[in-house]
Amino acid sequence: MSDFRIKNAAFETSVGLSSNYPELNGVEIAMVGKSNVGKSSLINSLCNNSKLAKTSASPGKTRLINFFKINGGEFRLIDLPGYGFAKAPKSEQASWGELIERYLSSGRLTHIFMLIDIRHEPTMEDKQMFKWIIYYGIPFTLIATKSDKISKSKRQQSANLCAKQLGAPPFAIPYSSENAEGKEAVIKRIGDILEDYKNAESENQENNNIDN
Ligand SMILES: Nc1nc2c(ncn2[C@@H]2O[C@H](COP(=O)(O)OP(=O)(O)OP(=O)(O)O)[C@@H](O)[C@H]2O)c(=O)[nH]1
Ligand SMILES: [Mg+2]
Repeated sequence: MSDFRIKNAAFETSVGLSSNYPELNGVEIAMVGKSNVGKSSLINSLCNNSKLAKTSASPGKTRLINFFKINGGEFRLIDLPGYGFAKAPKSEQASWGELIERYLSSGRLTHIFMLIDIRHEPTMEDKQMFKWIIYYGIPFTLIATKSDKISKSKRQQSANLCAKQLGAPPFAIPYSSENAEGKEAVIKRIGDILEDYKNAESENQENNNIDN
């Protein structure tokens, strides 16, 4: 779907441990990754709106699951709180785990963008997160953030090395929310995810028609 574009984006709702998800309405793509890796910035960069998701230089900014409605409801992007924020109280770290695991196991997610910092070896928590993604069988794409922080000639190689160290096939998209490197590739990925979803839906419809 080469003509796919993000035309508009709006905040929809926030969900914590005691609130309900909005009614499922098609494709949901969530950003996961450690605190401060650039999840909220990625959403803003993709949507051309620096104020859409709240970002901060200090980790632990996003505390709830935030749902964003894209292209008037064509699909949703989901901003999750980051893990590995050591300064958070233990009780909060535990509720983070519960919040995320409940969402990952909800069956709602079409796709996960897992973010890793291009400069660093993935942490134990990154590896645990990746295992959860595999355990729940959720399709994923790895995105290596803050690519502007390393030299251009090393970017693809470093991104791929991060993926390999995580235990994944050795490929990640280098991304910079500062200069939009990787944006075209991620937008194309979203277009493909939407197209696959539509194809699967119409196949299901055909199978239902045959069964009836
Ligand atoms: N240089 C550079 N800085 C970035 C990039 N992406 C994010 N940042 C910075 O990294 C910091 C954290 O970004 P956020 O988007 O708030 O990170 P987050 O993953 O949402 O963090 P939590 O909400 O705490 O989980 C901010 O100061 C951003 O400006 C990038 O691609 N390049
Ligand atoms: Mg955030």
